[in-house]
Amino acid sequence: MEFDLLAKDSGSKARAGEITTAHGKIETPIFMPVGTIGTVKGVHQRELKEEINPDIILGNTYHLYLRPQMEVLRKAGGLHKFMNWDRNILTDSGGYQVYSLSANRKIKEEGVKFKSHIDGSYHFFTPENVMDVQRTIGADIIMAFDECTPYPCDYRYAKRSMHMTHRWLDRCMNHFHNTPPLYGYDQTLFPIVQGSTYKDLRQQSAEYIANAGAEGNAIGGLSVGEPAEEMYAMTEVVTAILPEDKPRYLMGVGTPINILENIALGVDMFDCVMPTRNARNGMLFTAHGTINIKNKKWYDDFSPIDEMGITWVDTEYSKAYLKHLFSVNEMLGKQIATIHNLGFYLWLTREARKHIIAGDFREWKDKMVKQMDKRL
Ligand code: PRF
Repeated sequence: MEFDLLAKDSGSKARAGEITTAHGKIETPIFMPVGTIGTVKGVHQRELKEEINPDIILGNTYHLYLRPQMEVLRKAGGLHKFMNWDRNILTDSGGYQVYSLSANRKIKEEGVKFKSHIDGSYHFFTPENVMDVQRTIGADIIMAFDECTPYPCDYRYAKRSMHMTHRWLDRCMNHFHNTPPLYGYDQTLFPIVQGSTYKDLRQQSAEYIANAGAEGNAIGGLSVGEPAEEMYAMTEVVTAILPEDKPRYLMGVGTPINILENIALGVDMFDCVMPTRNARNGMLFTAHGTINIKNKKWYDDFSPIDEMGITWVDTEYSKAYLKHLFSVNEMLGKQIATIHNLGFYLWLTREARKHIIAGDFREWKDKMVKQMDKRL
């Protein structure tokens, strides 16, 4: 993997760059649509590629390991081939889904024992076998196995957990470098900074992760319920320490406003279920604020969904029609809303990139944050 830093904003710490892997280029800042279980929910590959057009999407080790399971993915020749996606894929390690989804998980030094949320069967994830699973899935960027602490989290627990995440990182890196890729192209491993909302722990963790010398680095443990200001404060501490010449990925963030604020603090990559999950509940993000399309007020509004939107659904369908689809619970409504929201998130990070390169990111960001902070 290569990373070229192309431009830096003068009014903030925002950067524009380009990552290159075996599956092509990723222009940063980037929002990566979440395709948890081998599909960006409700979106055909044709619309994903031609309308939303992301350079990279996300998959989840935890979900893919449980279904369709590794035998199928190995026989398919990896996830790219299985889902017919020839651009980049990043997989999360399961070090988050295990904590948020499975019941009865037991965290020990050796690894995490957990109960499947699908059929109640027991499984054991270790830093080593999570590397094996991510080799089998074949994502271009894979994540270290970590513990994402909850919020709030007492200092002693956060500190102990952070040190365990660091030891797990060493085991991940050892194992990763001692196993070959399965499908003829290189993969790269990103370590994850933890440390809850404690500045000194975040500094320590960022230093440890920076010293690991990976090709890119991630920030975990944020956007877990803490106030936005606390998240920004932690991002700022960490990006000041992580190497400038490597991409930085803030995991599971966030709202359009969170994304712009974190870009301003030097983050390059984002993922979040918000645009897809909220779309299925009728919430649309736009440059002028959010829309709850289920609201009565839209029932006779025949204007396009989003006149400024970049996808074809934005102008092809009206708000009144989309409200109707949600009222009668037709699946097309969820699909249209998903395409719109992903189109908007990708537009937003592309636009941020343009403004970083043009040198007026800060002014544009401040204007957008005000504009988007409304309910229409
Ligand atoms: N760790 C991992 N995945 C994650 C997180 C984390 O801390 C988060 C936190 N917002 C989202 N996804 N492995």
